Amino acid sequence: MRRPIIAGNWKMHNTTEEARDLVTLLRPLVGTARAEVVVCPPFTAIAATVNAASGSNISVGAQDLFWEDKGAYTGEVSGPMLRDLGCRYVIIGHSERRQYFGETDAIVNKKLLAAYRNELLPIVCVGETLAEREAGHTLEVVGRQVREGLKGLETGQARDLVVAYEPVWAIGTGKTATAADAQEVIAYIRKTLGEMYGETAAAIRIQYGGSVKPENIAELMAQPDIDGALVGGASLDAVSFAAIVNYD
Ligand code: G2H
Repeated sequence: MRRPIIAGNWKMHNTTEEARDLVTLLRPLVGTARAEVVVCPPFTAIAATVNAASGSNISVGAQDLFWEDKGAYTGEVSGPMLRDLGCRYVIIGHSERRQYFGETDAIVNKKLLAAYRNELLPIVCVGETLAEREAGHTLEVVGRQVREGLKGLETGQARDLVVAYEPVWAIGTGKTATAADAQEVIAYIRKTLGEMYGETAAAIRIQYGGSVKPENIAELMAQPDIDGALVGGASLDAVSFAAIVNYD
C-alpha cells in the first residue's frame, strides 16, 4: 500500500557538471525501480539536475527552503523559487540544519507549512542525539519533534507527508542503527501519527536515514514500518545509490 521512496541527500556536494554526470549515470541504472527515486542536490545544482533527469523516473528535491515566499531575507530560497526550478520534494529539519543552523521544531513547522502552501512534498527529518539515546529519551524526543514539527497539518495533507527517522549518532559515522532499533522508533512515529491523523497514518511513508549502504538496505526495508531511506554519502556514487534503490 505504501510505495517505497529512496532519496539521495547530496548535502554540500556536486557542481552543476558533477550533478549532470551523476544523473546521467544513474538514469539507466534505476529506470525499472519499483521504489520512487528522488535526488536532492544543493540549490545551485537543482536546475542542472532537473534538466538531466527530465523524462526519467528520478524526481528532484531541495535540501531546505525558507518559510516566507518572498521578501527581504538575504541568502534565503523560497518555496515558489523551488517550484519554479521543477522541485517536487523538499527536505525539512535535517539534523545538520538543527545542529549547525539552530533550527528548532517551531522553524521546522513554519517550513513545513510553506512547503504545503507551495505544493512541495516535505521530507521531515527527526532523530535523537547519542546523549538523548543514552539517557533513554529517544521516543520522547522523536515524539516531540513529530508533534511540534507537524502542528497545524491537516489529515488530508498528512497523506502526502514523508518522515525520515535519522538517529543523529548514525549520520555519516558509519554506524547504522540495527534494523530492529530503527523499526522500534519508526513504529513509535507511526503510532504518534495515528494519534494525530487516525487511519491516514497507515498511508504515511517513513524512511530510515543514517549510513544507509547497499549492504544494509535490504534488512532495513524488510521491517514492516520502514518505507524507504534517506541516503547521504552513498548517494554520491551512481552505482552504490542504484544498488540501494534496487534493493531486494
Ligand atoms: C543522514 C544521511 C542522509 P549519511 O544525514 O540524510 O547521511 O547516509 O551519509 O549518514
